[in-house]
Amino acid sequence: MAKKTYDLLFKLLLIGDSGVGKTCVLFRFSDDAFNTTFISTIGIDFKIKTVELQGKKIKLQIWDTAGQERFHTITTSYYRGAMGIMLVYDITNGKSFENISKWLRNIDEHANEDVERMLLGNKCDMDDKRVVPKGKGEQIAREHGIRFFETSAKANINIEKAFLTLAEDILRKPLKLHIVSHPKYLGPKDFEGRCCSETSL
Ligand SMILES: Nc1nc2c(ncn2[C@@H]2O[C@H](COP(=O)(O)OP(=O)(O)OP(=O)(O)O)[C@@H](O)[C@H]2O)c(=O)[nH]1
Ligand SMILES: *[C@@H]1O[C@H](CO)[C@@H](O)[C@H](O)[C@H]1NC(C)=O
Ligand SMILES: [Mg+2]
Repeated sequence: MAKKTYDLLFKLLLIGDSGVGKTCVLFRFSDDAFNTTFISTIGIDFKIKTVELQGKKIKLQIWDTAGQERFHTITTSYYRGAMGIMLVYDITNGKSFENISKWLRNIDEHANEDVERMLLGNKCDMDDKRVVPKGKGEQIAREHGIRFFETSAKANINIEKAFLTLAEDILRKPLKLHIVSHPKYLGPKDFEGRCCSETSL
């Protein structure tokens, strides 16, 4: 039998306008690297990173969506399976901030009701080009009861902190999510049937 390499599997999703830096945020977290050339994501992509929290090995499967409108149908089909969603805007792009309400509506329409959400204001290394004050990000996050960080994929600011905080918030949630995210969990039948406690999985 294959050696068990993790205790829990968390599925995360990155959404937000094209060009805000979703792919770079993920690349910084997964590979600790940054690329200045803009290669717009086609459809959907993902990266894996395993972290350790509270003595548990947690495999993060992180889905990176294309922000372009023409991929809307394919990207929204991935919302349902997400336990955590990072909504990203660019502090140097006012339009990407205005569009947050649109992305929050997408979450309401397509994601699980108990999905853990987080707002990121990316490119905070470019303070000279800032058009969205930090307070405006904090305010909209407060209004929706979600966490907020300003990040920089380029300067490596708050990237790891954001992912680990999101994973911790999911870990704190009721047991149901954790059973479903267990490597041995096979499907809804398992959840309703004999395997109802975490220890029996
Ligand atoms: N200065 C700075 N530039 C960044 C940062 N993050 C991303 N960029 C740049 O912004 C551009 C777009 O980054 P991507 O990560 O490809 O954007 P995206 O959100 O994935 O875009 P789509 O895939 O089209 O949805 C690239 O040229 C990056 O180099 C950052 O933190 N600071
Ligand atoms: C904001 O959303 C609109 C409507 O989906 C889209 O046309 C526009 O390109 C978005 N803004 C940015 C900066 O991507
Ligand atoms: Mg991308």
